[in-house]
Parts: sequence; C-alpha cells; structure tokens
Amino acid sequence: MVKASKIWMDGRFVDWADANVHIMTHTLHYGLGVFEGIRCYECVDGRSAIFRLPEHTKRLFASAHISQIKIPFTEAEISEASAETVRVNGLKQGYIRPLVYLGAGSMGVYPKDNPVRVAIAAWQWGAYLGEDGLTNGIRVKVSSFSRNHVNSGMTKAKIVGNYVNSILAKREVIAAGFDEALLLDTEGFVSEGSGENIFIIKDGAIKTTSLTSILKGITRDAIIRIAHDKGFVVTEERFTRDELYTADEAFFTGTAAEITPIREVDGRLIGTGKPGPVTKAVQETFFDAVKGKDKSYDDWLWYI
Ligand code: PPE
Repeated sequence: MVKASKIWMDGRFVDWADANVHIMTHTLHYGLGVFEGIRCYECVDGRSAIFRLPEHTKRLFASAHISQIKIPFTEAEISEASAETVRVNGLKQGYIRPLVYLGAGSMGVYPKDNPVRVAIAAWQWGAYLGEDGLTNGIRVKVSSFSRNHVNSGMTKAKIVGNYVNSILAKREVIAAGFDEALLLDTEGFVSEGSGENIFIIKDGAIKTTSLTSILKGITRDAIIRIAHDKGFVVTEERFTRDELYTADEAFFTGTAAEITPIREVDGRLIGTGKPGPVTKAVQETFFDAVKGKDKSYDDWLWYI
C-alpha cells in the first residue's frame, strides 16, 4: 500500500502515523463495525471523480442501520469528508475506506456505552487481482467454506466481522495455487467471491446471483445497467457451480476488483479460457464510464 499523508478521524484530519486506536476498541475484539470501499478515478479531462459516492455512503448507513450503530454524522458529511480525504492527500486516483467502529468503553459482547467512531482513509490501489488478471482473467476455486448463512451474518451489511468468512476462503484457495475464492451459500448455490459479485454468460444471456446471500454490489448494479444499455437480458437468480463450469464467460465485479474476467474454475476452463466478447465489452464500457469518457454514465461521477 502506498501511504497517504492524512486520515480523517471523527471530524478532523490527523497524520497517517498518528491515526491510532486504543487496544480496548470494541470492534477490534468482537468485529461489529461497518465499512465501505470506494474508488476515485482520474478522468480523461484531467479531473478526478469518485465513482458512485452517494450510493456507497447510503450503503454505509444501511450497514450501520442493520448493525444498530448510529453514525454521529449525516450522509452528506460523510460523502464530503470522503471527497476531502482524497483532496488533502493530493490523490488523482485511489481507494477510499470509510470505517465506522465502536470505540473503547464496555467490554463483553454487549456494547452498552461504547462511542461510535468514524475514520476515512484513502490510498493508491492498483488492480486488486493484478493487471494480468484484469486483462487475461483469473483462476478461481470454490472454497470449502460456505458464505455466511443469511441468518447468521447479515450479508447485505458490509460488517467488519463478515470478512473472517472471506479471509478463510481466500487463504484456502491461495494456498491451493488459485487467485480468488468463490463461496457457495449454505444450500450449495453460487454466492459470491471473497470480495466480489459474480456474473456468467451463456448463449448471449447474462446471469448474476440473486440478492440472497450476497452483498448488494454497487459495481454489480452498474454492470446490470451497462448490460441493459447494450441490449442484453440480465437475470438475477440462483445458479449452481456446474452452471458456472459450463458458462461461455464469467467475471467478477467489485470496487476493488473492478471487472475481472474468470478464466478457470476448479481446474475447468470457462469457455475458451480467455476473456470473452461480452466480458470485454462491458469491461471496456465500465472503464469508459468511470473515467468520464462515456458521458452517458456521468451521473455516476462525483467530480472533485
Ligand atoms: N461482495 C463482497 C463480499 C464484497 O466485499 C464486495 C466489495 C462486493 C461483493 C462488491 O461490492 P461493490 O464494491 O459495491 O461492487 N469488496 C470490497 C472490499 C475489498 C477488500 O479486500 O477490502 C471492495 O471491493 O472495495
């Protein structure tokens, strides 16, 4: 990670080196906190734009609502602070990480009087699954760990502790020589990657998983709109791992992962084993959109 110089903490900027928390921070012990991941891109006209900032802020507040955490700032304040964090660090492009957590106070799982604290960091972050992955696709393995059951982890909330599930899966598949993990839900249907939603293409039709056990990805939503604009039919429904094995194309979507083609799953090539035409078309439009090149998606950009 390339360090930036300042981090926003509870309403003011502090130096990167001083952005510390007390060891009795409740979230550190028990995992109840919520966060976002947002990208800022350098546009073709030289300006910088944050991709779908209000939607990310809204999801942060929804995650907090699910977690019964009251954020002591308004959505407008958090959006503005996110933009300001990019500005003060002089970043043309980068990744923004708002984090809401429970500070030191009560111990034990019941956070009786713990203060709600908010931090926003931003840093340079390249291709999450590698430049080669973006271009040529990645090798994926279905993890032996299931995605959190919908009644144990709240999968619509981007809760800190939910990511234990993702880390277990990711470590397992990296150790087995793969690039990314795919998790199935507790009934055995395809759910999502450790930090990505998934799409498959078969005979020109696009399918993505329904909103059951997944995070409602903002990139997923963007791809659905882009695909519709290109005249594709997109269905949202559960599918099985063998439907994925026999797809013509597949790709992951996520803020960090952007649009990453999947070239192999569990040792089986997807289609030709190279990114297919539909994947390449939506990926290209996505990058044109985030960089302000395709003006039909300008409503997604928050210029700073
Ligand atoms: N599912 C999960 C579990 C997930 O964490 C993400 C984002 C997505 C789907 C895609 O959501 P969206 O970014 O709104 O399209 N994962 C974030 C964290 C990655 C990390 O390693 O940190 C991200 O992409 O920013």
